[in-house]
Amino acid sequence: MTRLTTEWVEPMLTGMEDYNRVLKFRTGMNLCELMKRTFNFSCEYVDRMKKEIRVGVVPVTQGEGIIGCFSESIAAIVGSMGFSAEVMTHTDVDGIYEAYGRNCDVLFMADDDRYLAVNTNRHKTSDNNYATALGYIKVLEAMKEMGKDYEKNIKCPVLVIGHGLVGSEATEILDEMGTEYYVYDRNPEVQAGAKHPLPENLAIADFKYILDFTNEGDWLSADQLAEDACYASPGVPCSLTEDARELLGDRAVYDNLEIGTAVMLGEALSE
Ligand code: 2YJ
Repeated sequence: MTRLTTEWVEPMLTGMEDYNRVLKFRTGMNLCELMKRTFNFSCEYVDRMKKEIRVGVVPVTQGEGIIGCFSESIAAIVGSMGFSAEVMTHTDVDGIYEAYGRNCDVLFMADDDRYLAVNTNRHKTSDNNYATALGYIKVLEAMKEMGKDYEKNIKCPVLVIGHGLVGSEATEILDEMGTEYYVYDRNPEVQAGAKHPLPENLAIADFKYILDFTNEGDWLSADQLAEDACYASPGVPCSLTEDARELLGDRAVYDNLEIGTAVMLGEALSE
């Protein structure tokens, strides 16, 4: 599991407006709209939650300790969705105590193994691995709809690259949705263990729609991709080489924390 770094999250402190603008251009939705679509929330419900809910982020020192700007970046993401979010001045259990004292309704916190949102009013949690998988599936779905050839391609199978923690959450969700997909994993045993392993006669370049859940940087180049590929990936660091980013342009969505966090908030607020 990749440990995030300050360098990766710090840009969120000032960059969320730009982030939301680019996401909207590429998918038709900003983060708040993505949350709404994912959980079928009504406008009224979201507006009410924005007024009623206080989000508290608790820094956690356990294990490898605090990542500079991590808690602040979560507050910036949630804030960009129109919710009020505050970072606790205390850490760990003392921070949870502080959050309850401040009447926070939803708590966000992460140690080295798990990044979690907890809705203290509803006995409800959201795990980042599941939320990230779901969020990126919704993002790819929206990108499909944005394509002019939507009708023709909506049934194209999706290629899922990487069948680790997040990739296997994604294939479970795709199974539930009845979406056709194949799994490519560079570990042949992991690939063979998936429900729909990529057949030998197919390669990444044969797929128009790609969900990439790997976490190694700079390995996926333009010559491995179909010319009209649509690509969505939460993998940090980003798999795409410079020429792949150029080829994909606005047909690519990738980030370090934002989509997973937005969907965690939605899941914490869902029934
Ligand atoms: O509070 C802090 O600043 C730190 N305890 C944050 C730790 C963040 N955790 C990670 O980056 C882990 N790799 C877990 C992330 C899970 C994402 N699926």
